[in-house]
Order: sequence, then structure tokens, then C-alpha cells
Amino acid sequence: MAPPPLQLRFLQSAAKIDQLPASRAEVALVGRSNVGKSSLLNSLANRKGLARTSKAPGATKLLNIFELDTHPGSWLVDLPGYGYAKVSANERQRWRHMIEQYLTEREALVAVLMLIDGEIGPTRLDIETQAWLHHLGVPILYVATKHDKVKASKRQSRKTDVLAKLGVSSGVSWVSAHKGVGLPELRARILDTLVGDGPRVSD
Ligand SMILES: Nc1nc2c(ncn2[C@@H]2O[C@H](COP(=O)(O)OP(=O)(O)OP(=O)(O)O)[C@@H](O)[C@H]2O)c(=O)[nH]1
Ligand SMILES: [Mg+2]
Repeated sequence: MAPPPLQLRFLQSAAKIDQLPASRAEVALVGRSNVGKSSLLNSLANRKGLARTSKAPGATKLLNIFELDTHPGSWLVDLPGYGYAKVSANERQRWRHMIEQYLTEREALVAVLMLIDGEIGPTRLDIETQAWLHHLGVPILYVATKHDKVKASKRQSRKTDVLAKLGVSSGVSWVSAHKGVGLPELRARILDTLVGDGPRVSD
């Protein structure tokens, strides 16, 4: 049976990991600014205003923690995006440090959801981030967003292209936060990772 929307509750925001309480397990949303991280989090919970979203990149500025009400201590963590050129160099550096510190030092991190813009495909920065996550040894669950923006006639070739660029043969969840595509499967994958048998990563 498909799992219902995740019962997520906003717990707190933080600029540094030492401001966070201990948790049992965490999955973080990682990806370019504007790729749809916060929108996806909202649609996983089926609650529009839970995480702040915006047409303009740079909506998420802190580590934002959401706890599964059904499993206290199990978190989804919404991170700021990377690659946003229009903020000051200082601010960009600060975000980068915050994301890197979180991903390298947070012990309860069990996997990341790495979001790729389905309309654009993996960018050079996405591939660099992927390599860095591999280097850190963090399991990656791939998600391609904005399925609704890819024309039906292009979907098959785009799916093949995304797999090829990521260098995997399967394991990319295609979703649309706006149309609800792919959400039940992704919820199941996340629950497995956070409270079940561990991450179902691609090869
Ligand atoms: N068409 C379509 N647009 C989407 C989808 N998901 C997100 N968007 C749009 O993409 C824009 C960015 O969404 P956010 O969820 O704020 O992106 P983000 O990755 O959290 O961005 P930062 O917080 O800046 O890192 C918004 O205008 C969303 O409405 C989707 O599935 N389909
Ligand atoms: Mg965001």
C-alpha cells in the first residue's frame, strides 16, 4: 500500500550544526538553488506552506529541520541551494560553509536526496557535488524534479540522459511537486531510509 503523506513538523532552523539537538536519523535535501527542494518537502507532507519556497533562488537560508511526527528523532533537513550567483560572495561563502559542515560532520546523516532539475538535467555543479558526496561516502538517493515541465515526447530520452550523466543505471525517482507525480514511491523510499532497512541507493 502506498504510504500516506509524511507527517512532518517544523522543529527548528539553525546556522550551525552545534545548534542542533541530537537525532536518530537524518536525510537531507541537496541541490541547486531553485531545483525544488522546499517544494518537494511540502508535497511529501502534502502541506503547502510548511517550508518556504520562492520563484527566485535563495529562498532557504538556514538548515531547516522537519521531524517525522510518527518517528520522533527522524528528520528531513531542508538545506539552502548551491550555485546561486545573485547573492553576495560573502553570503554565498557562508551558505557553502554551512552546507559543507552539515554534510561532512553530522553523524546522524544516513543519506541525501540529491535533486536534479528534470527540465535542465544534471549540471556541471551537480556532477561536482555528486563526486564530493561520493568522496564523503554519503549514500545518495537521486530525485529528478519538475517532471511536469518535461514534454511527454521528451520524457524517455530525458530519463536516459539523466541516468547517463549521473553514471547510474537506475534509481532516479522522477517527481512533480506541482502535479504529485512519483510522490508515493519517494515517500516509501524515504521511510525505508529513515526508519526501515536503510537507503535504497542506485548502483
Ligand atoms: N513546474 C514545477 N515547478 C516547480 C516544481 N517544484 C518546484 N517548482 C518551482 O520552482 C521554484 C523553486 O522552488 P523551491 O522549492 O523554492 O526551490 P529550492 O530548491 O528550495 O530553492 P532554494 O531554497 O533557493 O535553494 C518555485 O517557483 C517552485 O514553484 C515542480 O514540480 N513543477
Ligand atoms: Mg528552498
